[in-house]
Amino acid sequence: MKRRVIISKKQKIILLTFIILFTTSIIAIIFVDNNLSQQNPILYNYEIIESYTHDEMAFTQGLEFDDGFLYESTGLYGQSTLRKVELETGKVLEYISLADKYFGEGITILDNRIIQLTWISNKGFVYEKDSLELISEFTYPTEGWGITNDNSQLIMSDGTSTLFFLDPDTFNTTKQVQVIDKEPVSNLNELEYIHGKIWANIWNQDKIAIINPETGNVEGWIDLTGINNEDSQDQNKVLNGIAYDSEKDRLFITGKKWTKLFQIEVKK
Ligand SMILES: [Ca+2]
Repeated sequence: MKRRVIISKKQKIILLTFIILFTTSIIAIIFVDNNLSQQNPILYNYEIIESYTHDEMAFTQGLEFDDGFLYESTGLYGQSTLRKVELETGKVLEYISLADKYFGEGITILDNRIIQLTWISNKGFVYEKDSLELISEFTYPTEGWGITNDNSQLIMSDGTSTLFFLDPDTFNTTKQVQVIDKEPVSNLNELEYIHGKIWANIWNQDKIAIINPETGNVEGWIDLTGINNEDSQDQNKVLNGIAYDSEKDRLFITGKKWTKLFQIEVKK
């Protein structure tokens, strides 16, 4: 025979009050925690350490440093290339041209393969790093802007505030994060993965966001105002290109059709 537990009306009210207070406390803790993780980003400045020659015809869309050389992807229809460049001279050592119908975008290097995006063709290319020989192609549903990797996943931007994590073998999307600094940060363009954070330059602005890859929160902003002091009427000549030399801890910055590529140091 089961015993029934009888609760008085007063006990019910106490229990209900307790449940409401407990739930409210949990919500408050989550809210405070979220707010703490969205602290104001740190603002950084920069110092130019070195200036190098950059091909002023290169409409830079992707930039990477690997094993002593720069790799660059350039855009525009009929002018898009993938190239290996000597840092010290800016000389193009090897290059391949894309078919006229493709507008080259971001590149990244993983396991001796160069992965290159195109803008609105939903098509990516995979090359053998040393020969620049095309190995394979893949597709994706969004526009292609920037791409980098964290040594296991590819991370790409499409001009919105979303970053897409892709499996490097299947190119399937495994995760998405929205980049936030109080509100969504759109126009994420060329990317670089540096010391566990995603760096993204913002299209049409002299700014780089330092992004937490787990939360999408912007943890820092680098203000690059004045870095390219060329007097030009061409509105397209914007900052676009971050490359990191992890062996020598050097950071390189350039832009579309800039005559210079800069090694900079970031400072508070
Ligand atoms: Ca890059």
